[in-house]
Amino acid sequence: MVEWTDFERATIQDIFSKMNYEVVGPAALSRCLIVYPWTQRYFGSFGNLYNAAAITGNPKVAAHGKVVLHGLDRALKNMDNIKATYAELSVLHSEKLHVDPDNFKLLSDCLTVVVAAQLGKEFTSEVQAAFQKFLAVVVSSLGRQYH
Ligand code: HNI
Repeated sequence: MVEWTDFERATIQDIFSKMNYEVVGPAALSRCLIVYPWTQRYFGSFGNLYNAAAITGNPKVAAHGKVVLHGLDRALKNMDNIKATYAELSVLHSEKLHVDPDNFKLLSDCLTVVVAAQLGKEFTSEVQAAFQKFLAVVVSSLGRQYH
């Protein structure tokens, strides 16, 4: 089981409480699709992903970015049991969506960049360490049902 310090718990809750899901979710997913274009292959039904402007202006990308970010709420509310919390979502990404689990890390890195840009100076190295630890547990849990 993952151990969390009081600082880590408080920091992670604080980051999410300040987060505008409507902005951060779409920004993180768009960034992932632009920076790592091979991730676009899973979103064939989303229409035009032709270039950066098309991706950032695509309403399906924006909507799905919010869904993914709200998916992180589950971990936030179950910090002591993240692995079990994501068991079903892991099966979905593995068996139905066939998403390569390496991509979870890429998306979580894009989310870190977006959060860093928004928090500016507040995003100290200690804050980054706590946030990335949280995302690392999410990524590992989402990859658990792959075999
Ligand atoms: Ni992901 C659907 C959460 C990473 C491709 N994804 C979901 C749903 C949630 C979710 C929640 C909706 C499930 C449902 O309908 O029951 N995804 C997450 C989280 C992460 C993540 C928390 C990582 C932080 N997903 C990724 C990545 C990819 C991805 C990295 C591909 C590169 N996800 C998908 C696709 C769907 C999806 C594709 C289905 C989309 C649709 O609506 O057709």
